[in-house]
Amino acid sequence: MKIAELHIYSHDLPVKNGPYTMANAEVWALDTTLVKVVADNGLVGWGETCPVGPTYAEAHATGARAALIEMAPGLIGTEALPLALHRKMEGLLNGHSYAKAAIDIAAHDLLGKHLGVPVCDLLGGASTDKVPSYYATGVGAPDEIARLAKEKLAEGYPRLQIKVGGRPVEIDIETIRKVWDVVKGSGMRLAVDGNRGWTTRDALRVSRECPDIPFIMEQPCNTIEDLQKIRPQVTHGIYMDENSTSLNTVISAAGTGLVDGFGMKVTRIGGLHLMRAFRDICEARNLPHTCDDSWGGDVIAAACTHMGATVRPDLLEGVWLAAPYIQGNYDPENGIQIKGGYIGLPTGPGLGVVPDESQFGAPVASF
Ligand code: 0XW
Ligand code: MG
Repeated sequence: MKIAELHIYSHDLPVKNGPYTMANAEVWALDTTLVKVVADNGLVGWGETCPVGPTYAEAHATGARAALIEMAPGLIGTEALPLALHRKMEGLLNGHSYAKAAIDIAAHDLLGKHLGVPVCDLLGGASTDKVPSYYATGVGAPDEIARLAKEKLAEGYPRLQIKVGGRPVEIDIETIRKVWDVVKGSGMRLAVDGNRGWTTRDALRVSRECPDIPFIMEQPCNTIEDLQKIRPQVTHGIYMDENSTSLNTVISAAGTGLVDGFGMKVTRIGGLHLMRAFRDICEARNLPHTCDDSWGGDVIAAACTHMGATVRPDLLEGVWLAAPYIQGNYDPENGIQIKGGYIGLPTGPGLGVVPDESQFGAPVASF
């Protein structure tokens, strides 16, 4: 089964009740990139990549499309198999994993349809059909975030991620304390995500002043060197998110014991093929991790849910989706939804979602 056609789309996803705020970003709408890959047997596969604005990761929407356009002519005629495609893409372009991820996801969708199996089967098999999610707040006033925590706890979310950073650290500490007052004793797990926004001084202070609150600190500071600096002094678990840009970095971080887990994005690591290797490295080291993306619609949501379903359940910190922040679905029938804090695993072949492509308009490029 070879790639016969490749179409690239740009689509706007306005943020419901926006903006969505993080230490280094405020986003009102996201420009997502979709790829439709048509095989020589007529089957169609979909992929997606959607950086959450240009300052979250070393990625941006028009960069994704430029990288895809650069690779596309070389991909026509290539065998639509994940490993073959991964190697082919490495030979066509250095880096830009988040763009390559869209092609990789489409290849998994195609292969699943070709074999008549869901993508989770291609990834080794699901452990559950009810995949835990977690809710991520924006950076907000302590009382508002505590109110949200109460709401999400009542909805059934097993985990909450509080966003901090980009403001006086005293307000972050007050937020953490107020949220803990709400969730204490409930079993809801807590992550405090600095999105690179704290100095090492701030991170050390938060850990020192909240010794009684069992949260994990996600990507508190900007660099790997910062994490190395705080590691011996922080009593809370540290997870790496934005810094884990490649399998190589993950191997070092896991191998040296720099971190206790990861917030991982399928597109940042390069797609499902590489995410599967990441999952297995974490399992070998007993490291918990999430299985998210930074943003995106049904296609990315389905990819993350299939992957999340294959993670060893006690290591899965949840699959975060942008769904609660997005109006509507690409697939009006089988669109991905979070209910009571959990996501139903799609059952159809491939990704199990079929986008209504009339929503995307004309492709920005076709090959
Ligand atoms: C909470 N997320 C998964 C969604 C936002 O895009 C950021 C991200 C994170 O954990 O940093
Ligand atoms: Mg994070």
